[in-house]
Amino acid sequence: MKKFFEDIQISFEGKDSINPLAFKYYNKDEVILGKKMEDHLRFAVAFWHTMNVQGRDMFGEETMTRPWNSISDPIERAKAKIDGIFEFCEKLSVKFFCFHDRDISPEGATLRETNKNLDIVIDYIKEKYKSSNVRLLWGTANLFNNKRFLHGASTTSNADVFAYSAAQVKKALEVTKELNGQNYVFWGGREGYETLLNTNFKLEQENLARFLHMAVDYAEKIGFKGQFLIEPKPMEPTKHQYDYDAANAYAFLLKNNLQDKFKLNLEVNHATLSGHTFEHEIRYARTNGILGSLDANQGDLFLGWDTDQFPTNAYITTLAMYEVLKGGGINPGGLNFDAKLRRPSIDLEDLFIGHIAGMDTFALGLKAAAKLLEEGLLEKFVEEKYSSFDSGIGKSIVEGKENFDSLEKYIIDKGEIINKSGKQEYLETLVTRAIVKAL
Ligand code: XLS
Ligand code: NI
Ligand code: NI
Repeated sequence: MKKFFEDIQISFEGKDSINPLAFKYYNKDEVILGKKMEDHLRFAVAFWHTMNVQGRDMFGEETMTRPWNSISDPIERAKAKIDGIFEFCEKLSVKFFCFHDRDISPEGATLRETNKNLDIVIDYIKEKYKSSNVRLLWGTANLFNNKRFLHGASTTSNADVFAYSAAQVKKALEVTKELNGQNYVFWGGREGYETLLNTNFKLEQENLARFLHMAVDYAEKIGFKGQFLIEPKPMEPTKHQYDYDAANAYAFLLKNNLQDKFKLNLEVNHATLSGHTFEHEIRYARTNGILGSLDANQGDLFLGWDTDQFPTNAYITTLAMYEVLKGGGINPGGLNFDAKLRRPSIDLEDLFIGHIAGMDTFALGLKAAAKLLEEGLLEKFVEEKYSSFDSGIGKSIVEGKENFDSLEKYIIDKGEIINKSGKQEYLETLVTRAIVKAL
């Protein structure tokens, strides 16, 4: 068993600490609204960004040296990275991690060989389970990296690639089940198109639905009880991805009678890429009963891509946690740090600093959101704003007793209508005030 982070010590030091390796707000056992912070937040570390990213970008080579990469045998290196992710999560007191199948083990010449490699690593993880409490929040299949997916995976024009994708997800479901993964994610990175000129739009989406039904059937067959999640994203790597945003994904689920089998895994940076705030996406999901899990990161609004930065903006996390609390929590989902270090952040300890920053920002957001709910001023304001629907004609509308004729009769001689102010400026200061109070 390899150790990589022996020099790193992490503790909770509280808000006055300036130690980059100490928590300022995340105090896992602190009780907020009757529940421990760690149970509200259910943090997870993303294997790919933590163990695999080395700072490569489209214009330049790797900038980060990671100790596990000095191991030349691919399987031994894969096992060492498993040691690394467990050690990393334990040091941070994070209970969960997430992976794509190909993050954790190397591809072989055939799918059979690839599956063999994966089995070796899965057995190794099962061994780790015996001495660790770290567990799998969700598993997924990487159906975007290999060139075979150039036209898509389940939305490809090549039936052999459809078959390959099915077999790959079959295996990914099996190993997620073996590890007691609590969720399984479908993110359709290549499930979209570059141009409509070469695309059978209708067939591609029908095939996507067929594929998801096959996944549901197979999960039932093997007794996998985890929650299925769709992770919407509008674009990148494709120009247009089919699960564009929460509303788009929900329409797709409803049309294909999959709405009872799937919830959504919503990511901050995907929300902003689709032109929505994160809180909009969560509000949409929770009011439709499909809030499943969250990918915690943040984007740079001046850049048009998925920069996957660690979340450090407390205003975003406060509004997100406000929605999560109002939705009754995210269990069995969690908060997965789908976030990577900036290319110049090259030290190994930066991996910890990034996660601590993210965990603290969500902890602060949780505390501020709890303050907002305890004060109840936002709720009171909204209730009052809509109070015309609590009695009289409004109540009658809501109860379905009115129609165009009756409403015309009611309003036609009434004269000018008086409206109330929306008071957005005042309400925004309440959010800032809650953050300051939570500090
Ligand atoms: C990419 C996605 C991806 C999913 C898992 O933008 O966020 O990382 O979370 O496949
Ligand atoms: Ni993601
Ligand atoms: Ni993403």
